[in-house]
Amino acid sequence: MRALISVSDKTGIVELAKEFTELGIEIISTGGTYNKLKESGIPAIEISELTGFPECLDGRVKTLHPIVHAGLLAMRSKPEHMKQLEDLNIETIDIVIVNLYPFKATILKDGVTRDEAVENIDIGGPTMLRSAAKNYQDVAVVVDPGDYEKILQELKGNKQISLDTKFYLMQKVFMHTSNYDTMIADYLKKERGDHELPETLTMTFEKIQDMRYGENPHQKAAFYREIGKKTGSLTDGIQLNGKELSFNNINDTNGALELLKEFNEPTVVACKHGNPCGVGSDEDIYKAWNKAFQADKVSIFGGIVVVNREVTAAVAKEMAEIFLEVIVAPGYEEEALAILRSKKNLRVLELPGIEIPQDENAYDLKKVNGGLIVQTIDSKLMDEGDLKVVTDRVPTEKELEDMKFAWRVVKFVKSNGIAIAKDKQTVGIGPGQVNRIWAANQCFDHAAELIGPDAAKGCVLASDAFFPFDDCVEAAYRAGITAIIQPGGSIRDEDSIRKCNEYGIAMVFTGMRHFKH
Ligand code: 93A
Repeated sequence: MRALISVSDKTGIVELAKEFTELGIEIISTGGTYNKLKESGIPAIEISELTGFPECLDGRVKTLHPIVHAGLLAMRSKPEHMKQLEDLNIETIDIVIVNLYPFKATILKDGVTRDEAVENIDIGGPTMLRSAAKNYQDVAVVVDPGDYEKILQELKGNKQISLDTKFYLMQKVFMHTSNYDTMIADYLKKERGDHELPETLTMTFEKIQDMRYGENPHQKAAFYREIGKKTGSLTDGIQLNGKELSFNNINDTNGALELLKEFNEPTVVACKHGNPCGVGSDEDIYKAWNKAFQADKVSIFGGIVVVNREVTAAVAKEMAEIFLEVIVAPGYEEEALAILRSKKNLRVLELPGIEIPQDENAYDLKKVNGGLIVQTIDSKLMDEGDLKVVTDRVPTEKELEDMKFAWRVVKFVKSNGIAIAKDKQTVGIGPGQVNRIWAANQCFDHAAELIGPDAAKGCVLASDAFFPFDDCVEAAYRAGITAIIQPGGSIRDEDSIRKCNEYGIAMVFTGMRHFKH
């Protein structure tokens, strides 16, 4: 038997080659791999000796030779094939161990140039992988060092690799080469500054972890990272404590993080089922935490809390007093971490780059039955220039500040969404209702239940989309709301404006809506 070994990732290769030699398998190898084997005293034939052609063009041409590819593609079951090999004086190759130039690692390097990236596009490697995989009945082809042990066991036990395993290895090759090419195509698209939605959508994701189950225990699930992206999102999180994140944890935490990224000042977002339930901003993280917690002490139970400053011991102490599922922050004081670690199930994550804004060209993908709907992410908040006071009364500075706060929050509340706030603290959030007045009423009712009948007095109200009728203004007035921020654009805007004027409510239009379905 003959094996061709040509690997960039040389992990485990010496051990494998040593075993091959002991099994009497002859090794053919390319420059760098050959040197590595030679250093370890493992006999191998250099590829140039096999082909009778030197490796040239800085290694761009090493294995691209008919002696290699005929040796891989000849079907052993076809006498004509074998006869041709004999006439051409070519021998078969039975095992291929190849992994490719590190394109992914190259493009992830800071300051990488296009030339450097292009030089790391492997040509000969994928060609061998494809030749060997196509002829899977006769050739075993290993692209993943994780499979070395498996084939060794079979070779030692049965002196051959089973057809079943060869078929498995073949499938792995095409999965690998297609991902590799997609990665290259994605990189080049970005290099060209092309942000159009492509005719065929190809993106590559790598598995970070298998999950115990999906949204429900009978659903299978895994967590994938988009290859070639540095995002400051959960995929970069470092878990410091607690059980593995579940599917729902990841989904919900992602929602909270997206909202948190809208804020620069110290801010805490508490969230449940993908909707914020308490948000607070202040001059320090303790005050911000207190606002987020006090906003809704009921819903935060079993919730997720994300924080954009280092968690102090004082904050950790209070967090530890309630039942939380997940905490995410850019860092933790030593004492804070010790406090949180005393709760062994509490998932504590450190997230470097938590402040990195989302890439505005990133895609938001939604799977629908039989297809996919794709859009760029909702990266805008509003154009300040479009902010228009539409009522007789102009909002005060303070109201305006709170309106902008509430607007940031409502952007991440599922539609129909309403949020009310005061002093950079949410007072009520009405998410995911099938009409707007119910969302508003839910906001007022919950605030009243949590805080008291006057909870909404002096608050501002934000609505993710326009008011179709003036009923929300009516309800807002009764609850004690003094100012409203909403996109505007309804054919009945005038009704709502008139009602605001009647009640002395200030209202501004943003000209931009933020549906989140
Ligand atoms: O530059 S290539 O595209 N041209 C080739 O003919 C070729 N043959 C193997 N790259 C080629 N390879 C790749 O070289 C393999 O896929 C592997 O990643 C790498 C191993 O090179 P070395 O053994 O010199 O370290």
